[in-house]
Amino acid sequence: MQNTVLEGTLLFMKRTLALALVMILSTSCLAQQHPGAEEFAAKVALESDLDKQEVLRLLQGARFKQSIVDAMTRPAEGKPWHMYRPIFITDKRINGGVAFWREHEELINKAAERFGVDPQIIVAIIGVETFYGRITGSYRVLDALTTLSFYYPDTGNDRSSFFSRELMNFILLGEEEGLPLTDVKGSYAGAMGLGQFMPSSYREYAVDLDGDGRRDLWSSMDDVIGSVANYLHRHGWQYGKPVTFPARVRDDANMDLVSRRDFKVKMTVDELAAGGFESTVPVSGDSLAAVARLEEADGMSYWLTFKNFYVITRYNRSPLYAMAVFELSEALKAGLEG
Ligand SMILES: [Ca+2]
Repeated sequence: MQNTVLEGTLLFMKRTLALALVMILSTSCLAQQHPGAEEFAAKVALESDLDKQEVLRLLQGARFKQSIVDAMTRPAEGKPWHMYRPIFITDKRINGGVAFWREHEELINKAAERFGVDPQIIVAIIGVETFYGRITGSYRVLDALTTLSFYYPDTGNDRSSFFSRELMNFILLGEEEGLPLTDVKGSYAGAMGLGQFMPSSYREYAVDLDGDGRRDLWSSMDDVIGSVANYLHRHGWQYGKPVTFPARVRDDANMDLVSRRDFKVKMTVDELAAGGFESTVPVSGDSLAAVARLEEADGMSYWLTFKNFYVITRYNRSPLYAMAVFELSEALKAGLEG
């Protein structure tokens, strides 16, 4: 009996000690500076009205998140097309998009006309990014950008300097738009609002379409829709022009013509046809295009991609992303008309 009580007391003391130790460690982690924070804060101080100490204080409140590192090491874009496509091309996302389009039709038409962007693409981007605003991200953007700036995972492609610039833009954006930097939520990569704008894009391309003096990409549908349209417009969207057509591939096709990362259009449709990739849809021979290859369940499919496809890849570099936006946009258009 005595022994059991004593053991119980000892166990309790051990646990208390362990808990205290964890608390001390986590407190010291919080107060600890992130590696490279000093240098970063000095840089922000040079480019803004903020002083270095203010930036350091802000960063001291930022938390490293292992879940963000984990998400970065397994992006959806690593999947083959036939596994990526079903994430986005679903009845639920198509019907949700048609409903969203009907609800905001006047606004969408206004933005489409003003910025010269096809309306179905605006809706499809918002659909792929956030399911029409249902999933705008639950990470604190400050934590996301701090984690990816100072603790970028070893994936063989170090993007920490990109995220460091985004962290700086986030701080400047906070100044400009009066955003509460410690509260703003977004994706694990720090993308914000219904159109998932990174801070630099927010600063550069977001528009105040409702004219209330703020660019609000969360609760002003005018600003959200206008900003997505402006983003596409500023990257060169061509109204009413094709995005992509399926290609017929000859046996002797030159596979070096297939684009891998960059879908800039550099060759004419005629030149690509001579190289073995012919359009299955009639299109002017002097139109500029590139070739995309997608992994289907039963082999590869090939596509002639035009300037508008390239513009969609300015939103997200992956050809899978651009194809998902395109397919969804076509389904939405058919759904609205049908
Ligand atoms: Ca506004």
